[in-house]
Amino acid sequence: MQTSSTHGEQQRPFPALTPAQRYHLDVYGYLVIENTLTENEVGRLREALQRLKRDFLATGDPANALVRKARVSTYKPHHMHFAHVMESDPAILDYLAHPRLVAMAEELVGGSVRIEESEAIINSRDPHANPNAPLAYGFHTGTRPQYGTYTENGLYHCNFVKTLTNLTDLGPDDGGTVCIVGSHKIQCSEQEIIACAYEDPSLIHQVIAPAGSTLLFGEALIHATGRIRSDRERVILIGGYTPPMFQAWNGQEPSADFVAQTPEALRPLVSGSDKWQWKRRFRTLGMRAQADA
Ligand SMILES: O=C(O)CCC(=O)C(=O)O
Repeated sequence: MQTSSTHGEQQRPFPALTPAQRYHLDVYGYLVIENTLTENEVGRLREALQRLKRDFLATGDPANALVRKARVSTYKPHHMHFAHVMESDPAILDYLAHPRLVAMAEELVGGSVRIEESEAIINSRDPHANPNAPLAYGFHTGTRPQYGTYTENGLYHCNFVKTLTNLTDLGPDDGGTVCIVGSHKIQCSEQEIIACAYEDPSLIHQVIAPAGSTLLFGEALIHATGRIRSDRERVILIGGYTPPMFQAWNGQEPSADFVAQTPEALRPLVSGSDKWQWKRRFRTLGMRAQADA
């Protein structure tokens, strides 16, 4: 991962995905790429998030506290969801600006991107949940097919994309993100699609991957937090990306101070300063992936 001092030389691969990875993404609406981060990078990020958690808990009122400009958007003893973590530790900006991950987001958006949100979740098994209860997830989307998606060169694009990296190993009982495959393209009621998935759970895929793997998807895909049945804690880090003329998520616009001290080469990514000068870029399916720049 690059450090702040080398951000000025940042080059991103294009296309970032192999033809088979791109096809998988088009068909299912998501892609899991294993080991995008090194063990050191995973350790550094996990430490940054555990420190953030400790500092929030130390305030005595985590649900209402502000720590290094981050907030807690969901607070339950077994589930903490942090919002706007970008300014809280340099390791997190390094993650959000990781050339290969940003390149993956750009490929799905269809051009240059800005960071729309930076979030993290540290969660463990709900001690009150019945492990044998029927399947029930908090399925949701951030946009829907048609107004948030389009096709170019026959390939699917979405203007609201997430890279979600697990910093702990995810086995089948460890609550990896779940999604309803194909829902990124289906122009039907979300509730009716969800009902189909509960009727046929083979339509629900779950992330199972070693620590340091990245789930890439567009927010038109119906998705949710998985259910943890094991005793292992899950730690994930989330980057959201949009074209530069879009706004950051509510309350996630970077502070002026942070933008001012961001290396110049990363400012458009962090602040969306390119605005309507969106650099569109599209691949064809058969284009070979460029090795990491
Ligand atoms: O907890 C998860 O795995 C899902 C996160 C999520 O729903 C999101 O980033 O929109």
